Amino acid sequence: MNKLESIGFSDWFRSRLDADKASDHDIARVIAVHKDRYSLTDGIREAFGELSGNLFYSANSAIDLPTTGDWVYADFYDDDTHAIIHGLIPRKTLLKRKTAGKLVDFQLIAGNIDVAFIIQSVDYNFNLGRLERYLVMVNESGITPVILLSKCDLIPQHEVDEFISSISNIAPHVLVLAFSNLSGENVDSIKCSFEHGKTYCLLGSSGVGKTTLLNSLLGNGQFETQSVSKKHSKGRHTTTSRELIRLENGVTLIDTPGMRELGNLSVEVGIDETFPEITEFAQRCKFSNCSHTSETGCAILSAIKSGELSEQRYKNYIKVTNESAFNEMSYFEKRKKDRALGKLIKSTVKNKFR
Ligand SMILES: Nc1nc2c(ncn2[C@@H]2O[C@H](COP(=O)(O)OP(=O)(O)OP(=O)(O)O)[C@@H](O)[C@H]2O)c(=O)[nH]1
Ligand SMILES: [Mg+2]
Ligand SMILES: [Zn+2]
Repeated sequence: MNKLESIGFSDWFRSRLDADKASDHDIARVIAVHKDRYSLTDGIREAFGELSGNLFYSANSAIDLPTTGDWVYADFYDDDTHAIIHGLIPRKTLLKRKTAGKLVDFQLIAGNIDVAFIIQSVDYNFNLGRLERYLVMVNESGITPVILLSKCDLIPQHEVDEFISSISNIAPHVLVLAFSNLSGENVDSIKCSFEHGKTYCLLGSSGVGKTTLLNSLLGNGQFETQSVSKKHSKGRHTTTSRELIRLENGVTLIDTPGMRELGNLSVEVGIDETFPEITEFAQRCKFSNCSHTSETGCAILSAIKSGELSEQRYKNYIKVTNESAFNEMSYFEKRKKDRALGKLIKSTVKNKFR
């Protein structure tokens, strides 16, 4: 296996190379996208990459710029610690998601993914509506979806089976696998499913155990993970950028930060459906904007005191409503970012025609 094949290069890409560019430049893969630069590797060297002026100015939209997983033409310099990216090699697939901005109506998630693992955990994260939206996104991109149910150690097997059959109803042709990072159940099956030279990615809400799975697959604790409760107090995702990691056999895997916003639309509905008894009590609170945490006349708090409501259910409810508040925050933050990029593109276009 040559160095490029060890990170997923194949005849598919080789047959699409531009002969001139291929003789002028090296070939490398984008392994991460940072705020102002890229990380690249050719299987041996690893360097920080920047776009050539030509590539940047000829880009008409975000789609023309590299994203994690992309193959590019690059020139290494400075003892191979830095590189200039001169162009994109045609993509096999492009995973992108719609965003709310006007100028930038989608965000690139990753390039050249063959198989996407859509992960939901079997606790309050499980949501068929959200799963459907992930499936739409993945199918639209021509990527093979595999659905993974994580944390199956948390519930008995017959409940896991019920989850699996409810998924099979909405996605009869998609492989569904339940696993646990804790007990190790089915982690080997996931490992065995990897095919030589293919690129995989992990998708799913923050906290479902994507990075923990990556660590299980690698057999070490190389990448940072964090408990869900800690995450909320910090108000950010543990994994903050998309990163391509090399497994054995030319298999590569891209870990992504949780994509909460995909679940946004149904969050309110989901909460009512998930906690019907709590929503019912909420209607009897003295104040209509009651946060059910400290107010006098809170029907939920008094129901817990009198034993009519389970305290555990209440804790889960608070956790999920906090999460949905966070959803909205990250949504607006993202809009802000999209607007900033929109402005950048606008001013670039302006300068170009001046
Ligand atoms: N019970 C149980 N807990 C798990 C399992 N896998 C992960 N966790 C826990 O879930 C929490 C979140 O895990 P992460 O791997 O950081 O989640 P993530 O999906 O990478 O989250 P982001 O990086 O924020 O998108 C951690 O506390 C893990 O220990 C599992 O199989 N069972
Ligand atoms: Mg993570
Ligand atoms: Zn209340």
